[in-house]
Amino acid sequence: MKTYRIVIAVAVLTLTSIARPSLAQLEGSHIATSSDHPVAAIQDTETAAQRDARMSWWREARFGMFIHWGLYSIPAGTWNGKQVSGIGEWIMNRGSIPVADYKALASQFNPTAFSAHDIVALAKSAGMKYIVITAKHHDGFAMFDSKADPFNIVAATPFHRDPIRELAEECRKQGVKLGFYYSQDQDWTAPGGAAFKTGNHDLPTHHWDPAQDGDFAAYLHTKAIPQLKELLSNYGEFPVVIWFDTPTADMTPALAGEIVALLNQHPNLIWNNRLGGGYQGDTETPEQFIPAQGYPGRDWEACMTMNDTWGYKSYDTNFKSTETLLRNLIDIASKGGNYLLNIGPDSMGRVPPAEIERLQQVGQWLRVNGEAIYGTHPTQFGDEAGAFSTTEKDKQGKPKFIPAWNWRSTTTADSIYMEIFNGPSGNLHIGKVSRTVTGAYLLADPARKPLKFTQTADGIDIALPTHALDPIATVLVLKTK
Ligand code: FHN
Repeated sequence: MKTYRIVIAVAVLTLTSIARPSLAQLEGSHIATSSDHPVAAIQDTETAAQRDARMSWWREARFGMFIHWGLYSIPAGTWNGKQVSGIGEWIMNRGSIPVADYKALASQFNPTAFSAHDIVALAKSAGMKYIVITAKHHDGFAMFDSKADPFNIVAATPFHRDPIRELAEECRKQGVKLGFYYSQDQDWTAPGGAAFKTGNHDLPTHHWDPAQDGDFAAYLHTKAIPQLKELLSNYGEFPVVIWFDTPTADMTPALAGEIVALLNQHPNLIWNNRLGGGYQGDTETPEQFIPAQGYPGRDWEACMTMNDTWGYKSYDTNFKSTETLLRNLIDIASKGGNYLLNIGPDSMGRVPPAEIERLQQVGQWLRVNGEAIYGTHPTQFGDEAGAFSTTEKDKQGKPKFIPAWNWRSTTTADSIYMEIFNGPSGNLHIGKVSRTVTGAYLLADPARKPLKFTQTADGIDIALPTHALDPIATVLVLKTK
């Protein structure tokens, strides 16, 4: 019987640097900072117990669905016969498409294949507990019935339906939570909303049409804040999350404070760290990467695409494998975070089959092994995720984090879960287990046959079967006291 040995040092690891991928840098958020909050956010005044109560469903959830869907799904990455580089939902910016031409897409938008029922059912079958959908992305097109601005799916398209309302109804029926992404700062079709006017960008064209001229505060007061009020009032118990994005220096503390005053009227709401104006929000939002050891002391959610775009692009077929997606989820859970995994429906409202297939496979694993993910706490070990290189540097010149892909661990009050990627086979040695182990079995074993183990001061040895119960991750449960 092959013996392999995992020596674990309980490590207190401090995260000092996080590398961002280049795409996120180019099209990512530029967060203005200031500690001078003109309005105290509810988070600043609530007690730790109140905060725990507010965040409890979100911390249990661990897995959510991001949906990027809008007019950009019509060109789907191609404008005037030419493929436009970059992520699909940025086509208007990347292609410097005139405002009038882009707005004209609305008259063609008739996604009659959209089914809120099927999308919510897909999220459920994937084991996702919440959905966050783009109510308005940077193109300024509202995917909901808005009286505040006519450039919306009900007033400006032949579809005339409100998918946000339909999703809210389905989420209510199927027991999934619903949150709204809202691009509060960038709005390329509203005068004053074409962001980066104040600099701090590295894209070639950001203000490409005189129709974008205008005052940012006026845009905020006449469009963004009124639409946020609509979103916060018209959908019953939803949204549970408001997901802001790409704040620029235009979002001053005073302007952001006006939004915070509105958010404070909804004391159960969770909102992220991308409002701007120096507000931290509730959650850190690493994008397209998993931080080396999470964010100790902060709630966090890694958002990621399945291919290389958020909004649908007809020719992006660079899908990650189910193995990668699932191991990402496990890695994130082991560091105490949530995984917000994106789908990009097409212009008819259909979810690409490659995305459906992968989500269903992740769901199959979770139906057997979900106990090791939902409501769990981070690893009690720490260095199994990898280590900072002593020689290699990342793009910021900081020591590069080299992930290890053998196993991860999550915990609950009475269990330690070991999600084993390569194997298991034979004897498993785990050093420095801080709790007394009272039993061991594999989660995918319907009989939960007790596994033989011995625990000493040197760690624990467990006799595992020689074959993996799951090709992606086999979960060993150690019951503890
Ligand atoms: O610019 C957006 C991008 O289109 C996408 O919505 C992502 C999702 O997190 N956020 C911004 C980039 O950081």
